Amino acid sequence: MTARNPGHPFSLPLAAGAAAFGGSAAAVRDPKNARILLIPVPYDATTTYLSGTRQGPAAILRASQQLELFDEETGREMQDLGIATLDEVEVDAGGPMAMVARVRSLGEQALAAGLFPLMLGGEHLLSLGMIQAVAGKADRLSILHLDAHGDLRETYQGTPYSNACVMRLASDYGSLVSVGIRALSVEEHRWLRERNLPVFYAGDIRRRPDWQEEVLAHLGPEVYLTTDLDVLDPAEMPAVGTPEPGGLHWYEILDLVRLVCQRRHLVGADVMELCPQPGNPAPDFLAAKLVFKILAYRSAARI
Ligand SMILES: [Mn+2]
Repeated sequence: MTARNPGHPFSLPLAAGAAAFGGSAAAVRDPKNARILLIPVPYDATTTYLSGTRQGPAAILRASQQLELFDEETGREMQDLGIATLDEVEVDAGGPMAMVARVRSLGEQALAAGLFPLMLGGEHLLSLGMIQAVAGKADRLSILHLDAHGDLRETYQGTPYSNACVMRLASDYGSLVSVGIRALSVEEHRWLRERNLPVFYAGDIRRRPDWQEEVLAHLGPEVYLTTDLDVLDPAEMPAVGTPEPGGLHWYEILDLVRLVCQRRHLVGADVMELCPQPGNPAPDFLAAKLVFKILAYRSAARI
């Protein structure tokens, strides 16, 4: 049985049904029945190349309202998952770390109410706040990091509070397993080797048929999944700020996420860095469907 809301008053402002993930057909009518909290955070202050990920959460929600409610693979229907969607989180003028603190607080409130938190981004730095929130509750947290980039710099453009540094900061809160990497600096490469951290480079894993099982072997019992959408190949996911050739494919990602949901406890997740392209809705739909797949796999694994 899925953990239910243990009766904590749940007072965060929810998006109205028509604006929620999946629209009014899928959103919980009574917050007391929620098991999942989607947290849309329209923020992109430190993005290094193309900005626009602040439009990402709204685009994901819009596309989600056109998705089929049934997932044929798991037999799950969206309206049975208990999805509540928070109103878009307001931007804090105090800067990136004030936003990270705001995200952490929302993540902690979701967890305290017994809800599975999934953030829609927005820039990847925000993942730090969610990872801090779940790390406070988790037993030996593993951080499964899907990304084209290492995001492991000590500082970038004069600050450690940047997209380019987020996983370095997050590594204080759990053991990091990075997948899909194909762009990093020599310092990031050295830092990974010194710590002997597992990295699954995009160019390497396509020669290893069971790489998803290899990733799984590095994950502890409780896993946070952080997804920078640029982990996907830009042919499938062009709507990102810093595209890199040679990315992972849709079904490769699904195979990994399904396996993790079946064999580990997924305690939180995010889907970040959608930078919508006017006139090309396909990436918005990919991101929305990835969210649904994560939730359906997790739900199917926990019955
Ligand atoms: Mn990236």
